[in-house]
Amino acid sequence: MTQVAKSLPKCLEIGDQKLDIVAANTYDDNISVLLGNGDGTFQPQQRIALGDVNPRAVKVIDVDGGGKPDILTANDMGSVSLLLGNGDGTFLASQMFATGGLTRSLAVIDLNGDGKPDVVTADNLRNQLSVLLQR
Ligand SMILES: [Ca+2]
Ligand SMILES: [Ca+2]
Repeated sequence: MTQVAKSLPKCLEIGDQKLDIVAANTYDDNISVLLGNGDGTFQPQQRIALGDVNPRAVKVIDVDGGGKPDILTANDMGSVSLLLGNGDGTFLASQMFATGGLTRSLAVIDLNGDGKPDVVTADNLRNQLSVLLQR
């Protein structure tokens, strides 16, 4: 946990089923995944590099509807990163989607009623929202 604190994690997300922790490490350009043991202790953190994106916030949600939790990050460098989960605490290589702006936070909701979750991001510098509709 000391290592996580050193890298200035900006957002923690605790999964409600497996009690894991995912943190965005803004200045390290990566995220930390700590799988829970179910007794309040965690396995050693895995770090997943995202590239030069400055992740600010993280959300864990099943984006593609496959029943396995995925990770979304809101990135300072104007993008959202998506890491599709394998369901065992490992993830596929990140995919990046441009949002423009200084993306600091995100929300996931089905905006167009097609049953697929979409992503809304907030740029708190220019007071703008970006919408990413899932195809
Ligand atoms: Ca999924
Ligand atoms: Ca949708």
